[in-house]
Amino acid sequence: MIDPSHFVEHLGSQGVTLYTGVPDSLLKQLGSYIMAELPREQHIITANEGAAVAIAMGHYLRTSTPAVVYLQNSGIGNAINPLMSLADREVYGTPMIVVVGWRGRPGVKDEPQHVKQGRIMTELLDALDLPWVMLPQNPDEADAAMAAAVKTALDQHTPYVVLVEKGTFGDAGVSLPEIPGTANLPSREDALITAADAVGPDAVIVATTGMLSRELFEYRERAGLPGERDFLTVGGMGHASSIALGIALREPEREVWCFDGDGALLMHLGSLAVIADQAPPNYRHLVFNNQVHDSVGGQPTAVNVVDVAAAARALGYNYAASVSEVGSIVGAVAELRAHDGPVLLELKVRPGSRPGIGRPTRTPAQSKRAFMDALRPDQ
Ligand SMILES: Cc1ncc(C[n+]2csc(CCOP(=O)(O)OP(=O)(O)O)c2C)c(N)n1
Repeated sequence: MIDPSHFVEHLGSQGVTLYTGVPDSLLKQLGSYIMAELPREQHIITANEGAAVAIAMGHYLRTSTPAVVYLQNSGIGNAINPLMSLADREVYGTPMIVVVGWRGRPGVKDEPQHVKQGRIMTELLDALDLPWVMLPQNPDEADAAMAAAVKTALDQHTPYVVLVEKGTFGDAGVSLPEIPGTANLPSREDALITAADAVGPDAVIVATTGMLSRELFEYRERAGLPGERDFLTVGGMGHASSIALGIALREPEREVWCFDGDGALLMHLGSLAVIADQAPPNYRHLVFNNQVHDSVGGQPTAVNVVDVAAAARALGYNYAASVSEVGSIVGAVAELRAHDGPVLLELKVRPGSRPGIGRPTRTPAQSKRAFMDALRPDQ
């Protein structure tokens, strides 16, 4: 196992000091260490993976040193655009070390949304013509691999990918700093259950990537409700709001609700302007704002500087409000319904979840079929 503090120190000795990316559960120990130990200017959690590549590029342009970009492989698609059209050897040839948590590695059981991305990982990197290495678990071999990665990135003016499998990093012995002012807020699960009940059984709910979808699925199972009009956005973080838009425009007779996260909201915030421009009156957006990427370990998002309701209004939503108590949710949902969409309600919740939350037992194909059947006009 690799000690995160040694990893960071060893890269530092080669002039690599900036870390930027979107958190991943496989990189949680490394992420917790850099979050707790590095000064603010050496660690930037970005809204999406492409922005991290771009920051690494800006950093190199001024310092001639590579930065570390970190991400889960499900986010590689967001990174490919700037990797290929900016950082690539055939464009601005920019050295950087891209540390990728490898979900869905062949032979390792994982969720359906990770299986194909995991299977094609190395072929994809070869097709992108990006040099890569699997990070060895042996500390000496890891040091040698990272030294070679930095040297190759610099010599060949290229991003260099380091694939990390589960269990590679050991515990850093640090915990993430608490998010101030959140301790007395409701849990996301309590807020979610109250909101789902307030929304009622006829509406469509498009639920965001991560724990929220799992909590909604588990709640439906526990309550013996079919949940067939719930769409669980297991992958494609940040796109639940646009899936909901696509449905809302074709399902004008029914309310369509997006249950979003703050990390997901920020990842593709521009979508809100498009939703506002299309202005489906049946579109309703709930943001469960715990200020962190809870589903992958609780690393903060940049939402602490955002007034979410004001941002939604500024991006063209007809109405937006914010609540921080479960007891206010029913009234706030009724108030949303008093306005034509798009409308948004921010639910301030605390980070964390109950241990052992279940996972969808239906396959994505089965869920899709049930969802489409439940929306067919002839039913
Ligand atoms: C494009 C992409 N990047 C990263 C991930 C990994 N990931 C899954 S859930 C999640 C955090 C989501 O945070 P937020 O939307 O705030 O919801 P929370 O988990 O806090 O409820 C991340 C980073 C992913 N699935 N897809």
